[in-house]
Amino acid sequence: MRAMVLSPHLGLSLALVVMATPVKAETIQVTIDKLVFSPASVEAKVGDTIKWVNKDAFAHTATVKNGWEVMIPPKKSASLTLKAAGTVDYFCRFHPNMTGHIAVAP
Ligand SMILES: [Cu+2]
Repeated sequence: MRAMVLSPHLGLSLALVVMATPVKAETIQVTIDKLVFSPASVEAKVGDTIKWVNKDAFAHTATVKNGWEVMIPPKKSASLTLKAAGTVDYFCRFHPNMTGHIAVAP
C-alpha cells in the first residue's frame, strides 16, 4: 500500500532529473560561398562547434581581433569548439568585408 503512494513521487523525481540534464552540444554549420558567410549571424552555446564549409576556390579565415583564427582552405571545412560565452565578431583576414557574428550563450 505504501509503495503505491510513493511511486508517483519517484516518477516525478526522475522526470525532473532528466529535464535538468544539459542539452547535447551541437555543430552549427556556416557556409562560405562567393565571399559571404551564411548565415552571417548564428546563436550557439558554450561547448557547441562552429563548422565553416568553404565552397569557394580560395582560402578564407574566421578571425577574431585579439582572439582566435580558423583557416578554411578552398573547398574544405574547418571547425572550432566555443569555449567561452559572449558575442563574437569575426572576419576574413583576406577579405575584410566578409564578416560574421556568433552569440555564445553560457
Ligand atoms: Cu576570405
